[in-house]
Amino acid sequence: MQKNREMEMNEYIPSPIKWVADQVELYEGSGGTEGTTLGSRHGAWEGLQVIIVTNRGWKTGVIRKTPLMQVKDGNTYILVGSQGGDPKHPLWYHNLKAEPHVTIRDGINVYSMKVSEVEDANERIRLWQIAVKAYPPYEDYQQKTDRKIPGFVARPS
Ligand code: F42
Repeated sequence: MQKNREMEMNEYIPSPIKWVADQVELYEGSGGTEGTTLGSRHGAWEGLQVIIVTNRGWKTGVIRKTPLMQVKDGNTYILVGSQGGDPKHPLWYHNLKAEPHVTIRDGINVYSMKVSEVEDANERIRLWQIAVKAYPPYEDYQQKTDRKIPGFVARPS
């Protein structure tokens, strides 16, 4: 019984969004040598580097994998919950609030990291500028929504 429970907990459930699940499969399946950029469906931004955040679902306990833009500030990563400017935070936001220990794959490198939400107003402004420089559409996504787009800093743990 215990064994079954452990197996369930180690189950990876892919994103229900096909192009997202496909990117994770190619990126992870190649050990970080393929599928590492946004890709042609994103026009002018296609060459920008993407990272894969692996964490657990806070309700289900299963493994989730989320591609995000690579935004770096020194040896930390900034994770931006833009969700294309949707009115609601992405579900991974709630997962990371509940369980901040994640793994980040950036190309062939994999790091154990701990995330914390950016709360300080000045730090938020500083990091937002870095994020928009790395991926300008974040600015448009913020214009599209009333919610304040959340950001996490991921530090080596
Ligand atoms: N999204 C961003 O927000 N920012 C980015 O910089 C970004 C870049 C990016 C680059 C490439 C790419 O392929 C995708 C990119 N995305 C980016 C999209 C991102 O990868 C996610 O697809 C998007 O943010 C949506 O995340 P989501 O967590 O809301 O995904 C939903 C669709 C999802 O996967 N739902 C699953 C499901 O089965 O419904 C999982 C749900 C889940 O996490 N459940 C939790 C659990 O316990 O298992 C409970 C959650 C709760 O609170 O109910």
